[in-house]
Amino acid sequence: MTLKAHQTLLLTGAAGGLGQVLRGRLKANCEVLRLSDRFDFGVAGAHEEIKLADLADAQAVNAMVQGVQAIVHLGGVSVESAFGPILQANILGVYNLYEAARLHGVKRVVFASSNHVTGFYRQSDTIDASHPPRPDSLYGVSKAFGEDLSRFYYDRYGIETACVRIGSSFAEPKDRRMLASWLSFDDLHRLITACLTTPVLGHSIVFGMSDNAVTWWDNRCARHIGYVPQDSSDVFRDAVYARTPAPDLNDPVVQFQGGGFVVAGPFGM
Ligand code: NAI
Ligand code: 15L
Repeated sequence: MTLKAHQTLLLTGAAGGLGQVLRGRLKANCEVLRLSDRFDFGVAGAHEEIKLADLADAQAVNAMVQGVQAIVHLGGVSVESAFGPILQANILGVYNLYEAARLHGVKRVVFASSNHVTGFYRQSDTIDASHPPRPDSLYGVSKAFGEDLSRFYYDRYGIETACVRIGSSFAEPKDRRMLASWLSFDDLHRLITACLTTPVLGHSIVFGMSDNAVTWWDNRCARHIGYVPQDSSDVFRDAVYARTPAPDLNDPVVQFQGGGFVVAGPFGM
């Protein structure tokens, strides 16, 4: 049984891909799950509340956060885009979220960071949380900002955060790259549960991946979180190889961990 470590837990980005995956699962982690996104996405079910907010709107974010004890922050731009929306949702938005958390005494945040914070490391590199960021996109830069901002709010105000550098969380790995970066939905929930329940979280960076045989990331700096993945991309390997061409090793998309993000854009303002 999952420990209900928090009375009211806020899930932002609840209408998105992972938000929909986690909506049912996170009810096991709290008495009341507060769901938020910027668009109307339906009505609240049992043990749910809905509070819509654009992350760029400080007042709306303040109301969204009031009364919660912990936050799983998925909301924001989730791919490389024009800088304007990234600035509003991922930079101003994450600032508004932490300010509201400070004002309302929220103690713990799970921040959906991304592997694109370090996407310009090579697929032949193994990195851990002590390696400096090498963002592969403006999107990756915005997630690095969120990681730094959350560190400041920990050092200055004691708000604990797990920056989960999610790899590729989809039902199945879609290509050869995702055999290394894949995070199953059940492992995603296991990881978030570990972040919400570990006694001392501090400010932590953890790579969000399943127990894949090929990996670029070493979670030795995050042992205190107690995350033990139970799934692996390996069961999909033969099928992925059969339906995808052999990689061109001169292509930056296969040289770097960030894959297609290293050549995406620019998309302007
Ligand atoms: P998604 O794009 O499906 O969902 C993001 C949600 O954020 C959407 O429902 C959108 O309406 C909301 N949103 C965007 N701008 C907003 C704003 N200004 N105010 C309020 N809400 C806003 O993305 P997905 O795949 O569900 O990812 C969730 C989080 O996890 C994102 O932060 C993404 O960057 C991160 N992530 C996801 C990965 C994956 O494999 N799915 C990998 C790495 C990171
Ligand atoms: C991400 O950060 C994106 O949000 C997701 O859509 C995938 O592209 C993922 O990274 C990935 O690297 O596969």
